[in-house]
Amino acid sequence: MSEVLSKVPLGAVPDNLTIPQFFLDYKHPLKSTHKQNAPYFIDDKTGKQYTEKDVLSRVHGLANGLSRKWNIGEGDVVCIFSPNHIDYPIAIWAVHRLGGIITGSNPAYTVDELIHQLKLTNAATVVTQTPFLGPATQACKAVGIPAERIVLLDEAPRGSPHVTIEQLIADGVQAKQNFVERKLAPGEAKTRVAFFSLSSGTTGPPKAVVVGHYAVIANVLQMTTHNAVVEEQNGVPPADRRFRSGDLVTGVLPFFHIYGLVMGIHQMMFNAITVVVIPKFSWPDFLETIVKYHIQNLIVVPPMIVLLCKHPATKKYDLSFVHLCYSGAAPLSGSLIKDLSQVLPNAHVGQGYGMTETATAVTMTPPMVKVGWSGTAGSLLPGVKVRVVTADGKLAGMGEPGELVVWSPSNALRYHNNTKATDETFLDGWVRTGDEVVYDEKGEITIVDRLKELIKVRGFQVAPAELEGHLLTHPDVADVCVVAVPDDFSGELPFAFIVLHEAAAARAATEGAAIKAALAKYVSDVKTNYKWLAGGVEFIDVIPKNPSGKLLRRVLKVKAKEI
Ligand code: AYL
Repeated sequence: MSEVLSKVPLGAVPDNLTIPQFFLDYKHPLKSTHKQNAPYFIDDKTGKQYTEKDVLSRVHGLANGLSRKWNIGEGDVVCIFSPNHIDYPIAIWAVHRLGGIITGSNPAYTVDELIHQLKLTNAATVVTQTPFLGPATQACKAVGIPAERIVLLDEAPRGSPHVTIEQLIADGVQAKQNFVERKLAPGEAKTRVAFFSLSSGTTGPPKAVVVGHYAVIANVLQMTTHNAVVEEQNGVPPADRRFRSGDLVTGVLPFFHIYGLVMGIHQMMFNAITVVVIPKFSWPDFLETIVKYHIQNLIVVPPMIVLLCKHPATKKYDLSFVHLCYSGAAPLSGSLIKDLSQVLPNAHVGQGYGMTETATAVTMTPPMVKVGWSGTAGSLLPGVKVRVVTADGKLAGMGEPGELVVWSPSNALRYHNNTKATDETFLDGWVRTGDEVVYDEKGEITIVDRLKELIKVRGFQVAPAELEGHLLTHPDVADVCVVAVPDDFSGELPFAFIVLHEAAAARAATEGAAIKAALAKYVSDVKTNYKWLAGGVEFIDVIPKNPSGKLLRRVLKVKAKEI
């Protein structure tokens, strides 16, 4: 099988518009318009709503305020360290209007992890909320960001040095001098940087993936075109279409991750679907929210589907109005899909496959998968080209497994300040995915396995190299290898094989359990909870390596499963 191009062509993607120019100022022919006064966003907890007018004026006010206060502009990096919040998209687009770059950070990160991200991205301003001021302040101090440059999305505590987003907007709105976003030259949006999103890629610790404005615009046009064309080809009436304007969607996936960012915010806005912003996934509150607002579209990760299918609370709710349940970011098992049709009798179920480096979706299932889903990740989005490459570097035959290599207009540009990693993953605009797939005669892709080191816990990335690097600093540890073990709820969990230094090894016979617990704690003390060694810790005499010293992870992955 040679290189294949998606069956559905992609129309022109504007390459001279930034994200706010494209999504807020421009009427693309495929764009749906929100009904008069229909909110773009609703805050789940307070019911607060933003219409188009609110969004535009707040984005403008904040851009103006940030420009006046700190002269934030071209290439300046702002880190948002916050759960989903109704002003999260406002902050993104305001910074984009100024030519700045957003790096979204997990609010559950420990101080160490936030320091790593701030250093990696060179962020000089941090947007957060009062409950996260502790770690935010410590991390900012460690990297030399003054406390005044911490902006709060909520109220500022009395006497605190921090400015609130509300104050910046008020200042920006009142100011006589107004900031006007610059027009781009043709092609400029392709290389203009919008986001630094963290990903470890195929190997090594997390890196900052450089995502351009054009990539996000392209991916939204790819998803929307795929949907429109495939549905039309299947004769789906408009009322039954997948992204129906006027609907609501759960804004529960974190906006700091590329899935929540591109699909959860931009794709929904472009299709005139109101996002109900949910700060944190909690169960069964999630069901309460769905029913309270009558949310027809659930954009989720597989563990949420596990709960929907298996948790007794689900039975108490009538979810027959749910129209779409879309999953991504981790494998979805066929048996779950069957169970889901009982819980969501009228929903289209589907999934997408993609990665941060391809920002975001590469494939998507067709919209009508109410029954008989075949387990694939769907077909190539318009404009995507792929190659499937076998272990010996040849192009795989039809139906033969191999590594997926992707060209897409949505591909990220590079890893920030990391030429070595960039050269390994980005090849002339193509991205090596590290995923083993099969491409079939129907033009659909099935994800068979993950060849790369990456572990996926509840859809979140865990980089073995990050945990190994940390564990190697423990005095008892001589060598280590972290692998994934399967888990029904989380998908996978990290599991560590440890080679102990001699003294610790001598104690292991009697104190083995205590040493293992101490090593697990050594990780949980400085890493956020989905990175904890919840799969287990096991001692081993030697880590198997090939003659050139490369860890034989696959051997240990099989061994861990058997323990
Ligand atoms: P990252 N099935 C199996 N594995 C998957 C799937 C899937 N549907 N989607 C993602 N992965 C794995 O960067 C795969 O190993 O991006 C891939 O290389 O956190 C890795 O996760 C990438 O992890 C969308 C929106 C997919 C988002 C995404 C996933 C973005 C996750 C489709 O529409």
